[in-house]
Amino acid sequence: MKKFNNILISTIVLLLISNTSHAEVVVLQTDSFVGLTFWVVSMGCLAATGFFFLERNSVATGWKTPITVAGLITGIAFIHYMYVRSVYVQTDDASIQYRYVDWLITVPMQVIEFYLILAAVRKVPTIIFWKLLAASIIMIGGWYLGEAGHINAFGGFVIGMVGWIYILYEIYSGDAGRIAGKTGNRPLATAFNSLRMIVTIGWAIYPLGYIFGFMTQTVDVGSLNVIYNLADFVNKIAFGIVIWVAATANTR
Ligand SMILES: *C/C=C(C)/C=C/C=C(C)/C=C/C1=C(C)CCCC1(C)C
Repeated sequence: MKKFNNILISTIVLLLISNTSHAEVVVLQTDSFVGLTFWVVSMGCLAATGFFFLERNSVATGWKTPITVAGLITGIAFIHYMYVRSVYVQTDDASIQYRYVDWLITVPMQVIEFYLILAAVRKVPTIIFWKLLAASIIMIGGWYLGEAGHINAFGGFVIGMVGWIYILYEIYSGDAGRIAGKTGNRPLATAFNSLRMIVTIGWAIYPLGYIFGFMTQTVDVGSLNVIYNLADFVNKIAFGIVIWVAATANTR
């Protein structure tokens, strides 16, 4: 079974890598800092994906799911980054809109990780899962409606903020936050705290990007992409590593 798992995982990783090889060869400008940050995050996501999928076999049973989801998040981001990077290199356009699909899929998965890591150490009411999922969809949905022009930019911002603030409420003082404070599991408590910081401080970059890059257009698209790329390194890759640290501590 373990052998089969390893073959399956290696195949997935190879598929991810080959996803890029049949794309047209694009030449990155040697002086493009924006392009460089696209590369760094792409490769970071690839490495993280391979790492999480392989590590999945070495952690205690309850932690396998959070680790798998961490690998899926960086895997989806990797494919997406390769795509956005080629669009950028070929057309010089790196509109934030290209990040739509990635966020639509990976952000709900990240928010659900709060439920999954709690469920790894104790029984947790499933309603927490649904509340987190709903809030993340509202957050990204508001943004999508605003940026795609279905509602006005400010309306989209307000809806997005409602979703984000609810997520913050839930992980600090809502059911999820309260349960996290009572598990008596040190590695879990540490991980939960670090993830909270990422979602509070690291994620604040995105609404700020929405204000300055989209609503007021005071930041140019190149700088915005550099900021998002570097932020994603912390917000997606480090996010998964925090979970992995708790998983390994709970495995010993
Ligand atoms: C990997 C991508 C991540 C972690 C993206 C996170 C995105 C957000 C936290 C976006 C938040 C927004 C608001 C809080 C209000 C305005 C609209 C958004 C969607 C930009």
